[in-house]
Amino acid sequence: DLKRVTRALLSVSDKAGLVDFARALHERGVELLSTGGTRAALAAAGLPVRDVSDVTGFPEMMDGRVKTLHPKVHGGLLAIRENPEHQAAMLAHGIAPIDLLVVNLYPFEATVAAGHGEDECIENIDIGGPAMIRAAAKNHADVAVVVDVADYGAVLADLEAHGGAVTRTLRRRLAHKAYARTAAYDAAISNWFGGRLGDDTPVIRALGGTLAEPMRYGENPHQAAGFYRTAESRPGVATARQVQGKQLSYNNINDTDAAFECVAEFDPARTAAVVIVKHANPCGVAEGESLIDAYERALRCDPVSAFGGIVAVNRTLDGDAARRIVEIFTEVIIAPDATEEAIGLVGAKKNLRLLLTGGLPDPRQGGLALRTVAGGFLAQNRDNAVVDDMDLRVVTKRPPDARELADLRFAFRVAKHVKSNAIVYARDGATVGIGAGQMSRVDSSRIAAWKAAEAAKAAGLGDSLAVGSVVASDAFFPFADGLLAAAEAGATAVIQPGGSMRDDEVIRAADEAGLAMVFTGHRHFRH
Ligand code: 93A
Repeated sequence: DLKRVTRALLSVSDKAGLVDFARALHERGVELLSTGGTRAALAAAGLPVRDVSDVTGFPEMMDGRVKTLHPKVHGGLLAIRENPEHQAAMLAHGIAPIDLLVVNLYPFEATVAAGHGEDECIENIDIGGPAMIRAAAKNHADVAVVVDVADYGAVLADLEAHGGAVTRTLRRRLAHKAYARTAAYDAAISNWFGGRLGDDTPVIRALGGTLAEPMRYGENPHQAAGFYRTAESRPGVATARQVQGKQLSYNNINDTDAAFECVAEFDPARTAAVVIVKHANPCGVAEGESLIDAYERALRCDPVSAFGGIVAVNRTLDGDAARRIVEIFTEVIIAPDATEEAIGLVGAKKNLRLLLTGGLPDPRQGGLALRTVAGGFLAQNRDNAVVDDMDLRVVTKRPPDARELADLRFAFRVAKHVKSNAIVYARDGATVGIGAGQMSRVDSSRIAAWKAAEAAKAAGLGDSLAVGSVVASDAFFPFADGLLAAAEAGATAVIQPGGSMRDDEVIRAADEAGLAMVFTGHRHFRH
């Protein structure tokens, strides 16, 4: 299963590590072939290298669009070495075998990310490179194909260990990676067209993912898992810089994403905001004068659940907030940025991860949400509806006052990020009771009210925190019972989508209880 490497074709846009790798191949007696720029780099380093034009008998032409697209190249990659007919064809046409292909592609993704114009992007669609990669990977029985600079070392180690040959195991592993690369590359190109045509092609987008990091395990230790990054440049957990702390787990990443997407709903120019998440649900959300103020108020909502939670903030993490947050066992802090003082304070907790994203994502941005089902998967656009854009319709005799209205918006903003059935009590820009993920809306109402009473006890206050609060529901109240449970707990105003067959009955109950109620016309299911 060993294949000796005698000729290598190197054609790379990213020339990092190239010269050292090629020199090691040369020292093993491997003949080197290259395209223009790669050849020049190798020749400049004093390595003997043959120009591909020399092999094909054609110059590179049409601005380099045609350089390796030739039977002398593709025959050398695709010929089955032990097949007599293939051997005869090679002999008849003067085709020499190529045993090792080293290609990295024109930097299409980077060209798009840098904001270049259409012509520049199109010129950076590599044709010859993927053709060679696919050919070599198909013929991995005879050929090794390297598409990632990070694999140069593994190839050299294999050659070293096996007297100048590579193993079948490595060739297969490289082929697997090669097709992943060409698939991602084409997906990036298709997504770019989709973006220009205003066509959000969610499935292709998903295929554009690349493995960011293999994970120790998934949601549970017996589940294998990986963390993939897409071409989407949204600031968030997948693009963040981890400043410190141990490796993030599958659940950490999922929870951190939930926390950061929620905190991104709060414009940092208007208010500081903090979200504390446990098991992908917020257990405390608050606005504040400062991050520490917002954190104290978020924490008050459910101090028990906050233990071991994820904290997301919408402004630069400062020393005051960091000092307070690290007092409680916290798994992850995610922030757009952090001061040196805050980084130092977090640094005292070795395991606590600090992620800095460089900014907040736009909650109105489109994007993809995926979920598997048995035998298939579901793809949809992100829920990018924002309460500020909704026409709020007052349906009760009493309209909400200004304070209630601000809290209603706040509560609905949070409810969007709570698993359904979601009921959120809020007061003065802070959640005071959250009911999440129940199968019945009344149960969520009851849990949220109970939580508000518990939070009051923990804070040493007499009245439940729900007294004088407002309440948000992610979907309509099908009956008056859930609404009445909220009124009983002490809420004075309600925000909900409306649209139930029994809206009239629910509105009448609200009027009788003296509640103010607004309909949003938008639902925020989150399952
Ligand atoms: O324009 S191409 O699609 N046409 C080709 O025939 C071709 N062959 C290799 N681009 C082609 N390549 C790419 O050129 C490789 O994938 C690599 O990224 C790049 C290396 O060019 P150079 O050696 O001139 O720097």
